[in-house]
Amino acid sequence: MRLIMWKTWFILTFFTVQTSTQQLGTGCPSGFVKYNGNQKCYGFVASQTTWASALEYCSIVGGTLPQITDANIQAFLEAQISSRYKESNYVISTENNYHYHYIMDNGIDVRGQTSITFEVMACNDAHIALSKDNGVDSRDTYEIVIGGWGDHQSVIRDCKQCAHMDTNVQQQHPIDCQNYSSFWVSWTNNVIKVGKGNDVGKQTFLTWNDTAPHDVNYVAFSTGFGATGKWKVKRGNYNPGLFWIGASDLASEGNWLWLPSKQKFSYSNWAPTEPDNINYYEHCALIDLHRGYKWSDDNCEERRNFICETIPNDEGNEVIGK
Ligand SMILES: [Ca+2]
Ligand SMILES: [Ca+2]
Repeated sequence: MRLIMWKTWFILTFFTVQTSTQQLGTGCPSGFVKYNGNQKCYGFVASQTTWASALEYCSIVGGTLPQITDANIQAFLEAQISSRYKESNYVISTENNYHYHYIMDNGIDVRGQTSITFEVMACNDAHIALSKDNGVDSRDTYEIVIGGWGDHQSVIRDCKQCAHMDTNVQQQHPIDCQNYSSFWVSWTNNVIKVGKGNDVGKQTFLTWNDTAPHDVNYVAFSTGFGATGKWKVKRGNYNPGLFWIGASDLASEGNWLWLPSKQKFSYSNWAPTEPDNINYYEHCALIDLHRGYKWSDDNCEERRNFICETIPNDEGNEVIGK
């Protein structure tokens, strides 16, 4: 905490703002886009870093993290992220040894989501773990088996290798050695559901209502019991699709300010239940692509995408500072 504050204030106070190569015509840095509403330039960075490092990066191109002071700026940023965001299939291979691969390790973040769709090719025993903690399948994990017992039975379990909370023996061969099969898994209001196809909520074949539920923040895949697997999941070009913005309550809990200007909020766009300051450790704000571009507070030391805001160079038609 002390270190974060020191780092943050060091950057805010001492980092010299430099102007780099400008984009012809707009006065914006290369790759940035100008918003005519407030005459500022915005850049959308796909790489991931901490809030303080993001601010430092923005200062190198002569700017800061964005100050979103009205709904029009918010709408502009949403449209820009939306137009840049693309999803493509990402393939994860699992071996024949019943070891879970957490898809967060491949940049696929399901936090804030309530379902996932995927395709799997395996002869039998496609295992899906829905866990509270990243990389931890030993506790607070729902385990789903599709095509277990020689591709004859699918189940939901309350933990790894626990008793079956729901069982389906109707689908004799739900998965295939040679072809991908599509499935969805959802976790909404303490109900775990599994279905065929890409339409969440349709062709359900497993359902369990957990009366002692835990959060689902991380998803993992495994095969084993004689089978290897290939899993296709959608991955966006922005991962995790969370963008640091220039708001923080580091200096005083709950008092959100735009930094470095120290301006108070005249506008906010928090997601429902946010800011929630989870574990008393969330002091930096971000835009969450997966929650309708609304804002959340997050741990400043997490690595996120970010947006930079700069003031255009007045002599916008010239390339300067080479
Ligand atoms: Ca906080
Ligand atoms: Ca939060």
